[in-house]
Amino acid sequence: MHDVKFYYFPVKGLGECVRLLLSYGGQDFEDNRVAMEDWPAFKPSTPFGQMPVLEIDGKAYAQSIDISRYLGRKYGLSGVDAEEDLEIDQNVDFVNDIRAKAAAVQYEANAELKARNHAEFSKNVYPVLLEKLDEIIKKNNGHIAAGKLTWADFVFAGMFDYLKMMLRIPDLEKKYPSYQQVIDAVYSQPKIQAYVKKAQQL
Ligand SMILES: N[C@@H](CCC(=O)N[C@@H](CS)C(=O)NCC(=O)O)C(=O)O
Repeated sequence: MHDVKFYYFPVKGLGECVRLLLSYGGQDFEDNRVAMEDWPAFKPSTPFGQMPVLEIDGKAYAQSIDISRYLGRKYGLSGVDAEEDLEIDQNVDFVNDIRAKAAAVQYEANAELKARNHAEFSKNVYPVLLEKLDEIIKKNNGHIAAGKLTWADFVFAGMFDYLKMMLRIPDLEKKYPSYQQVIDAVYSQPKIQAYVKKAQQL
């Protein structure tokens, strides 16, 4: 077994998908939750000055989606052929586009502009994207892509709380029960349940 260390802030954010996938794969890993006050000292040693970072046998890798794709490949959660992989990548990028739009609003420094953008996006942008995602999940039997459990489901489940917070829709899974199906597909996995129990004690 490889020596695996994972580094992210003590939140789910963009890191939880990696923790979930490592757990699903039965990989022992050091789950380092880096406190904000320790981050400035650690930052320069990371590949791009950001987390999450996955260190495998001493080599550090970054980019949450690419790490997730890699782990998906390792643990039998990718497509059966190049076309299915393309579909998974495409739908993960779509989910990530929604997150990026919400993040652009959430992290706007000008409070007045932030409020205006949030109102505008909540009315004209988010509903269209969220409806489209609902349609995609329904077409895929309760999954993000390929009609089955793939690493894309882990990306979505991992970032779901973060997404809800940024969209300011606390009952998002009630509005779109298909989203809950994806989350359940991930969190019903026995190894994920064991991870959740362990993570609660951290
Ligand atoms: N594209 C990167 C984005 C990573 C990212 O934005 N990381 C943020 C936390 S979510 C970070 O490290 N922020 C601290 C900083 O930039 O100093 C990924 O998906 O991994």
